[in-house]
Amino acid sequence: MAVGIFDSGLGGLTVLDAVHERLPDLPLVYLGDNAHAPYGVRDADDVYDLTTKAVDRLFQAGCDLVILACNTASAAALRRMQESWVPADKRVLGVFVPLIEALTERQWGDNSPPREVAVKHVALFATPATVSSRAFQRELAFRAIGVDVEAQACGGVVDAIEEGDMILAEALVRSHVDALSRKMPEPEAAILGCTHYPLMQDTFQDALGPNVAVYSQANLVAESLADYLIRHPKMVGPGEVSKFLTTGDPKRVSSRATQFLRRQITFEAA
Ligand code: DGN
Repeated sequence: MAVGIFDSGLGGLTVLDAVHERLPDLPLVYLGDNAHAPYGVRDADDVYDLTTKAVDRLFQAGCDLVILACNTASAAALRRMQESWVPADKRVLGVFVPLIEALTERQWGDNSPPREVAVKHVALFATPATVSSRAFQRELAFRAIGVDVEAQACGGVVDAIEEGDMILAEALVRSHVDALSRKMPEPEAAILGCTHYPLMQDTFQDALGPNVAVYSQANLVAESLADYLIRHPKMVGPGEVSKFLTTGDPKRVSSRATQFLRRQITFEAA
């Protein structure tokens, strides 16, 4: 059994790479819903419907455990899916909890009541849909008290990265950091709450300055998955090879993915 990694498009490949680096022998099935990307501007019901369809495809591909690498899908669909849709023998995990556990210095799965934590001012950078869902603040409130979160919806950044226009992406990141700084002058930590932003991590760090700790999710998700698999070894097994599926045009998606990750990636039709 392989682990499924789902994203609306190509951004989840940053999570796939981090997981592969941490767990090189783990077979992975990646599914990009490129036919319907970007999710960041869709409404919550739409994102829920598309996400359940995609995760079902990964279940059919033999994955018992699926990671929603997409923040927009994690924000709009994960809790609802876990509460009423995911079959008892399957698991779907999102990307917020590993980040929040790292930020609040909690162990994986620590369900004790929320408590005061060292960090008090947090900047969140994400897509408009993730920001308006307030899912990050909701998950944080289960674990920490007294933390002030200021969110900045970073319109345009995902599209610029997907088009390969890194000059525009960098200019947009700097203007979004500027806008955030006017609302919260001195954050102690910044959360990059979108699959694509690890590719802009240096620009975020440079614009925010050296005193801000930047949390990027790919490595934290990989670490948290490794931990989860130690506790749930039956969720994966041998006999699978990794593959890349897309709802879009495989040829076009393969060429954009190859450009995105700067190594050869071949997608097949989902
Ligand atoms: N994968 C999305 C996310 O992490 O929010 C970004 C791409 C999109 O659908 N807007």
